Amino acid sequence: MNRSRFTRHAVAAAFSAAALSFGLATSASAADITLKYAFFAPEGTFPGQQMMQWAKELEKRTDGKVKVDTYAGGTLLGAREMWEGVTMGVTDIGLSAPSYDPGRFPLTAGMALPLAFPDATTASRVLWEVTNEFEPKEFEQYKVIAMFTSEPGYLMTREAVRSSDDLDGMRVRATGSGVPVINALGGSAVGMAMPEVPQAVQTGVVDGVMTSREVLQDFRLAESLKYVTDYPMVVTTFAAVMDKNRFEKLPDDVKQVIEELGDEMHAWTGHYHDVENVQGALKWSADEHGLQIVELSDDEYAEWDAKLEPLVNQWIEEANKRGLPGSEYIERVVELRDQQ
Ligand code: DTR
Repeated sequence: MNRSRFTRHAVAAAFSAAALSFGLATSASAADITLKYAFFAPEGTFPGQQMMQWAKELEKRTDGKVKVDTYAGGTLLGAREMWEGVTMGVTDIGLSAPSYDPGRFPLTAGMALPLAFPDATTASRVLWEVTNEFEPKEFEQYKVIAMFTSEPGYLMTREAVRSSDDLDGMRVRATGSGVPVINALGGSAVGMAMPEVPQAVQTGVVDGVMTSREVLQDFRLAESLKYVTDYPMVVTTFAAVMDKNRFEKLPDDVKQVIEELGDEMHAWTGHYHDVENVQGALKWSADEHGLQIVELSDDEYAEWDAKLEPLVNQWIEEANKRGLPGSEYIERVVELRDQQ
C-alpha cells in the first residue's frame, strides 16, 4: 500500500476537492481557504494592481483565514477564456473586460459608449452603481466582486492626428465599442486585446492605438507612438467575477469582507489609475520619449462630437428593441456621471 496516500496533505487535499471545491489548507487550527484569482494582463498594469490590492486587503481583513493566489499575465486564463474559466472552476475569481465582448454583456456595453466621462474615478463609480441598480442579466451566474473602468481612451499615434483627414484610413487598434468610434471618425479600426498590442505597434500592423494613456509606459508604446490627440473617447469596463454558487459556499464573515471590498475597489482603482498611473506615464513618455499632446481646434472638436453622437442613440434604439432597458440605463448613467 502506498503510505503517502495517508499524509495529512493528501487527506486535506482530497477533502478540499470533494467537500468545498476551494483549497482547504493543511493546518488543523484555522479552516483556511485559498482562492485563485486570474487576470489576463501583467500584474504591474492598473487592473493587475487592483487585483493585488484586493488580495492583500482580503487576507488582512480575514486575519489570514483566506489566502489569495494570484495569476497575472494570462498564466491561468486569457482575456476571452476568463468567463468560462470561472464557470468551469479553473479559477475561483476571474478579472476581464466586459467591453471586449459587448455581445456577451449587452447592457453593460452601454457604459463604453462615447459618454464623455471625465476620468476613470467617475466612470468606475457609475459602473459599480448602475450594475447594482440594474442587476444586468448577463452577470446572472456570477457574483461580481469588483468593477472599475479605464480612463476614456485617447488616440496615440505614430504620426500626429489633428483632424479627421489625418485619421483617414489610419489603422488604429481598438476594442469592443471603440471599433465603431474609430470608424465613425474615419479611421480603420483593428480589434485586438491589450496583450497583443505591443507587437502590433512594433511591427507596424497598426499606426496607432485608442485606449487609456498609461499604456504608453506600462506597455512601452511611447517608444513608437509619439503623439496623443487630446480628445477623450470611450472607457473600457472591467469586472472581477466569481461563480455565484461558489461564492455562496464561502463562510458569512468572508462574504461580508468581499462585499465591503466591492464597495471600495472602484474608488481605489479609479484614483490609482487617474492620479498615479496615467499622470506618471504621461510624464515619463514626455521626459524619455518626447511625447507630444496634439490639441484639436474648437471646430474639429465639435465635428468629432457630432460624428460620435449618433452612436449613443443607435445603441439605445437597438438595446430597447432587444428588450433591454437601454433608455433607462443611459439616462441613469448620465445622471450618476454628473453627480459628485
Ligand atoms: N482600454 C483597454 C483596457 C486596458 C487599458 N489598460 C490596460 C492594461 C491592462 C489590460 C487592459 C488594459 C484596452 O485597451 O484593452
